[in-house]
Amino acid sequence: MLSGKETIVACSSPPGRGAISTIRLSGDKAVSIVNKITKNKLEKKICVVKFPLDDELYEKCVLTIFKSPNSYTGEDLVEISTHGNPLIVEKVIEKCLSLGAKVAQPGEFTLRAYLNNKLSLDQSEAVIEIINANSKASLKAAQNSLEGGLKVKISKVQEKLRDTRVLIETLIDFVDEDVEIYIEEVISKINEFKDFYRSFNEDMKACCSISSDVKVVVIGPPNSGKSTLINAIIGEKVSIVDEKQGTTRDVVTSSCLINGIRFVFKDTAGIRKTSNKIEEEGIKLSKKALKSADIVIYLAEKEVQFKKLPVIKGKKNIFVLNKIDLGERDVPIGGIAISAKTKKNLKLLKDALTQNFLKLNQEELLSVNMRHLRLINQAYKKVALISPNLISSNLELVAENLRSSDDLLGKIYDPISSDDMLGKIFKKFCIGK
Ligand SMILES: Nc1nc2c(ncn2[C@@H]2O[C@H](COP(=O)(O)OP(=O)(O)OP(=O)(O)O)[C@@H](O)[C@H]2O)c(=O)[nH]1
Ligand SMILES: [Mg+2]
Repeated sequence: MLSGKETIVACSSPPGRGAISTIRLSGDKAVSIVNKITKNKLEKKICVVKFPLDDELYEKCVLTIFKSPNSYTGEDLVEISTHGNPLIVEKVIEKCLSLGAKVAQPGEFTLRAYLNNKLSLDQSEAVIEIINANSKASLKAAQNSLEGGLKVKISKVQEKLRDTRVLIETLIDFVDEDVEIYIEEVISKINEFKDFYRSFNEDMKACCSISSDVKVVVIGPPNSGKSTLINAIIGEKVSIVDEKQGTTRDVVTSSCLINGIRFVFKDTAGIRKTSNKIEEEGIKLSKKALKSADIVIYLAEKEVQFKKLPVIKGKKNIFVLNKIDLGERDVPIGGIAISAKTKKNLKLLKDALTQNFLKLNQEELLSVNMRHLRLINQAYKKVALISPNLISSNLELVAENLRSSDDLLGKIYDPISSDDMLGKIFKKFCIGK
């Protein structure tokens, strides 16, 4: 869909009955269409009019008129507020259509805002995130992004990245000149940048999880207490618990808020070798669920059982020993010992789940989607490839990796041209002679 010049109309409030419904009309003809319908020459920004629905019916509406460019879409825009009745809404839209308006496609008002430079692409994405947010943290993240927070964050990274590129490219281009740059300085500058980028990458991953709800998958052998644990965290019985092994077969999904962040838990079938076809199917689903997890809780009764579980590296994995009410257990390093039944140490586990997210303060929460995260990750991989060895042996390759990284981030915002880069080099080092 690429938005054209037509004037578009749609109901912008939720469907159904309510106190008020709002219909939006946007485009060059928006004001003239309502003028014709109401047989008025509307001058005021807000006015109450009798809006004819058909020959016999009128609706008293409030019209709010926003003149271009001071509107959501950047075009002339009229908001028509009616009583919240779907029949009235339908009639108002019909009237507008009969005078030349077109039905708006989903998202078309925001698309026009983007095309008219009222919103950037990520700000447009943040609008839908605000509508979909279902936790305080994801709402705050979407609001920060709508205010341009992601752009500010990415710009800071680009600034550092470009400073580093300036150093490397100067060393390559002007190695015969009297430029006071040494390899040690480059190594330390790159290391500093790598550390900075690693922590930025982690923060963006955390923001991405918050934006789309943090997915936690609980995996373990049968009977280790996975369902009991999830019921305890959620605070109600969402999964069947039984002393019989192999009780849970399907993946059972439930969600709750912990410290203002929404977590979605997936209870899974216990992992073991089995000849039972249905149970086997359930175990396949468990392994599939594992791949989509932001955090995996591996739950077992004995430490040795962890070795038999499919552990995916690179995820946030939490190893938890259950049933400590039945006696002390050896806890793996970095692991947690709990009793799902008595809820002992449940708070420790909840803290472990939230710790990555809570270290971000409210202003750092950003709405990061998969498109952003993929580019940030790819850019990170290029930077991670740069070792001190590579710096000493092949500066061209180092420069190439940094350039690729810059290009990838530039797909989110603000690509830099080679002329701009050259300008930066000359400006910084005053090599003009
Ligand atoms: N004593 C004690 N028993 C527990 C604890 N957690 C779970 N149980 C018991 O262990 C048994 C199995 O619990 P479930 O929660 O069904 O275990 P599961 O891991 O979901 O089992 P599957 O669905 O078969 O894979 C039940 O009898 C629970 O009451 C605990 O912390 N302490
Ligand atoms: Mg279960």
